[in-house]
Amino acid sequence: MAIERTLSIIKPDAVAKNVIGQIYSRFEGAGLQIVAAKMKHLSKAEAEGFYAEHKERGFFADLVAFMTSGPVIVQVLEGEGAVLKHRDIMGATNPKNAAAGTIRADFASSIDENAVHGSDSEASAAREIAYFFSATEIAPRTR
Ligand code: RTP
Ligand code: MG
Repeated sequence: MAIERTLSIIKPDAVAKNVIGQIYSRFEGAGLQIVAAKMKHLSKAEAEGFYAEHKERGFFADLVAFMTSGPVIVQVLEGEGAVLKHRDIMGATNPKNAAAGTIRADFASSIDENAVHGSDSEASAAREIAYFFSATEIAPRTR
């Protein structure tokens, strides 16, 4: 399988729950390597731009309010089939539907406050990585 990169966000609820390290362990356990990372408190404009594909949806204002409610950790994950692998370990958008052992099953409390974001395709990943990181902020892999 091809080596890919994907964009991951640990959302404000999970940062507030102090489970950043536990979520990073899930990435590493799945064979995904963190090749860039930063903590950020998103502005309204940054959150609106990031989720622009959802701007006509009824939940958009609530989503932007939540994503700007506290700091997030944004990272680039690299590994074999990283986009789908990351989505698999995140679990379903609504934690009520998330498979046992997934990040959302274990750390998310609702569909609105669901702990993590992950790019949903290689095209989204390319756009989302460039949204947060310049090329020089992404480290070469060590293995
Ligand atoms: P994400 O983009 O954050 O990784 O989540 P996702 O792909 O699993 O879900 P998506 O459809 O892209 O929705 C983005 C975020 O909007 C919130 N949402 N709320 N109330 C609702 O019906 C609803 N639907 C989506 C969720 O927080 C979701 O993660
Ligand atoms: Mg999405």
